[in-house]
Amino acid sequence: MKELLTMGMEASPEKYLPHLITEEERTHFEENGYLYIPNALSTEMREQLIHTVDTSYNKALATGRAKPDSQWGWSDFLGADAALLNLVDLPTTLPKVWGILGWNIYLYHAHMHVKPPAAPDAEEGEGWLEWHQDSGRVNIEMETHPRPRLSLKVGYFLTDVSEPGRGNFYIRPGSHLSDMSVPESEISRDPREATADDVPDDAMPVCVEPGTAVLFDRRLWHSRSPNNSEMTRKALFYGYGYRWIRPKDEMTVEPLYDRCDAIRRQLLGAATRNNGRYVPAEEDVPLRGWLIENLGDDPTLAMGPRHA
Ligand SMILES: O=C(O)CCC(=O)C(=O)O
Repeated sequence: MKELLTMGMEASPEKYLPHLITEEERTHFEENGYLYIPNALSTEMREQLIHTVDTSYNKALATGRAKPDSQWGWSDFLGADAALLNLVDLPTTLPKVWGILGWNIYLYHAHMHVKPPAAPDAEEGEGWLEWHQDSGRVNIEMETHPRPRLSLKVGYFLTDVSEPGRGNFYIRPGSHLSDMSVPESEISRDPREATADDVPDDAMPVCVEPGTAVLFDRRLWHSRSPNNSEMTRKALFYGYGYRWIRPKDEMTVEPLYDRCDAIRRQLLGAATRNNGRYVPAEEDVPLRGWLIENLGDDPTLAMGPRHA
């Protein structure tokens, strides 16, 4: 398949403006902690992304980094294929991200995840990861209640998870404002709620058609689930947060800067100086300039998160 780098926001504002967050979508996200975006990926993009994920997974299997019948995850892949880089400023999803978080944002983390059918001898319920909020120690070291939002993820579901039992992403709608306790003593992994096989009453599987994106607040309690189907689940997760948050994976992105416009570079973490992440100059945040130019200075559209 041929690699195709799309033009970014600076060249094609008209691709983004039809996808601004609506008040209904904002309210749904604020109240429930998630938002579905059906058809976020065109069929062509989805096929390209599946091809890319398959290529990466097959290489990992060949080198022993992935094991047959086991789930596999990988980060720091943005340079692997233009299709993966194109998702950084995707017209159908990025306007929702800036509509929620504002303009002082970047991609702090991305991971791909392949979940093959459970091995034939797997026990019922086996394979649950524990429920968690994203960002590990943030949930222990931030002293406010509720915990602050800080970031969100966009999950892209490449394969058909329209029915439960297919390794679906699970969420607890509305749980983003619940500061359930996390074990504070563990330092070696993300703190997670100590549940294993139990599915809480308020949990639901995200059942969506291939090509759907799901935005979720990092505080939303969520989990993977076992894949009892015959299909391999393939998904990509892109995490956006404020520019003063540190990257969560290696994020080897500087070599990509010369293939990107200024807004894509901002989204990849470029800054004129470290203090520009806290006190940005105009050159640090070209997304802000774009929003003002294209949307005016209406605070609900262009100027960042609304605080009640
Ligand atoms: O793969 C999934 O369904 C869940 C992903 C997840 O837990 C995460 O991105 O934090």
